[in-house]
Amino acid sequence: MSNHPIVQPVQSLHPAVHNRRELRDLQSDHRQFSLYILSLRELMKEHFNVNDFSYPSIAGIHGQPYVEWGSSGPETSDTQFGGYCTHGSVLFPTWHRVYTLLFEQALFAKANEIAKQYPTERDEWSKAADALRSPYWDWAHAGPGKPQVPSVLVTPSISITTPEGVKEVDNPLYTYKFLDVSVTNSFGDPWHNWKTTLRYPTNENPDAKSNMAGFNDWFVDDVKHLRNEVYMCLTRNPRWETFSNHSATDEPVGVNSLETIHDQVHEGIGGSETEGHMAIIPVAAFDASFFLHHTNVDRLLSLWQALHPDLWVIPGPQPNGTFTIADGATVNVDSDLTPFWNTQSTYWKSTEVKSTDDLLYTYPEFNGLEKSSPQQVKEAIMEKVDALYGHHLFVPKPKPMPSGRTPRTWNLHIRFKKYEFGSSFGIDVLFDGQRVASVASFASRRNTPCANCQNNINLELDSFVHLTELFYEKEPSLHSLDLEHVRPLLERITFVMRGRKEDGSPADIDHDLPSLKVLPYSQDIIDPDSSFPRLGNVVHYPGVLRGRLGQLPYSEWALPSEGTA
Ligand SMILES: [Cu+2]
Repeated sequence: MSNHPIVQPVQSLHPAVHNRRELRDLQSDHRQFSLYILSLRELMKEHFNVNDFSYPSIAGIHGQPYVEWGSSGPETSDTQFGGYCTHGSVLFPTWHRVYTLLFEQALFAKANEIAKQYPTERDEWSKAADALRSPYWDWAHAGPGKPQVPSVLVTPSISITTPEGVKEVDNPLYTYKFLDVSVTNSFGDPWHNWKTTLRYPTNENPDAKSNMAGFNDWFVDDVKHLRNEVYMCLTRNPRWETFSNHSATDEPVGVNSLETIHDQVHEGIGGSETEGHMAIIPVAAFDASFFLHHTNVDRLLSLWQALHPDLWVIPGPQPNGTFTIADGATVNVDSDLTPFWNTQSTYWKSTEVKSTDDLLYTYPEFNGLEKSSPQQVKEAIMEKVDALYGHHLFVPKPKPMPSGRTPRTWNLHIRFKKYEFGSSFGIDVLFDGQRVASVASFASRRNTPCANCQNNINLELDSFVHLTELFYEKEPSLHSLDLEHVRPLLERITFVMRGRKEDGSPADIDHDLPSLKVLPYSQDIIDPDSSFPRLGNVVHYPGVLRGRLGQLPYSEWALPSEGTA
């Protein structure tokens, strides 16, 4: 009889729901923060194993090495992807929910062991450990002052309180040192060259280093855009199909999916000039920022759930497949979330992870709402989402609008084939030559199975860029949001591609992404003074970019036409 590793909520003697805390908030609690760092360090000292909860074992589940984990059965024959993570499908949010639960379980167990080693204040330390959950980094929230990546993500060493006193230790959030050659040997080129995880690698050689300034630059440029996207994704994406994953649909809703935004952050942390670990699916989870990122993705899922209490996983295809799911197979709310066992004979299913309270964690936004009705929770969360990320987006400026002028939002719909370039890449959206947003393809590289998969070669990604706030920022005296006044602004937008071809030369957007399509669209703001303005029909402007990059005859978009102008 096989003995499967069981994934379960934290195993506490006093089971209770506790907050997953924001990284910067966690840092203000020296006990929990020290336990978090020490636990990560301990997990990272353990070796790769296909049956346990060491750091590399957990990280390896996501992608490479492409091996069976937890005695979950051999690889299915007709898959194009040998990892377990479900990308591009309706299971993206729930599979990763269980994945963060597994990480949390391992983190919690270590923290509780370590808490016992403190010679003094042991009660306080074990209380801190008992309440420790997987922290998140809210990358759509800049914090006060000039935007900066939290310093704890970009400094090589860090001061914490250990059982032996205050010490400066190597920072596990900065890099992970691979211990197992069997792991790095399973990676493609150049990742197998590198003995540590890297962000914005300086080159592809074994002596490459991280260029954390690149990571910070991306954040400074993109945080505002990410915030707008998060707001739109949470509040204007009322279908599981379009909320859950990045695959293009016949009826796009005009705002990004959770996965699309998540893809951008993977690229933003890893870098796509030379791709750091976070930038490609097969090796991303080895960088400890992965779980800070994915815990935040899970938090956004919780916020969206509160705003859409009746919606959950619907059936859909699994492009590429996974280690256990065949390429293109239909998955649904009852699909096994392999390889995550919840008993010796069953796997977790999406039906079982709807309530995070059942999983013994929650997020700060839900504190105080424990006894509220779904409607009350919805209203309270709407206010918080608004305060954190949004609303100002719809306040028409100048206020009031000149009479006869309609307040509206301006956006770009960007669509391209995910695998056309053969690797992960980013597209920067530039205004007067300055990056104001980016969209990304978070993929696997050419020498991994996905690159050759004919079935999915035409798979398209949808991304949406919201421009209204930017236009007012660049042109404070903008007379109206009518096409006549907005057209000159749209014309100042250009695109560049970040990424490297197989021969090492930089990607060139004019030649390397023939599938690229760009389409401006607007939506009227129907009731701009209400607390939740509604948006009118999508109006496309296929002619505005005529003769420019990404412009295509409207008929080739195959969109259900709501109207063009
Ligand atoms: Cu991810």
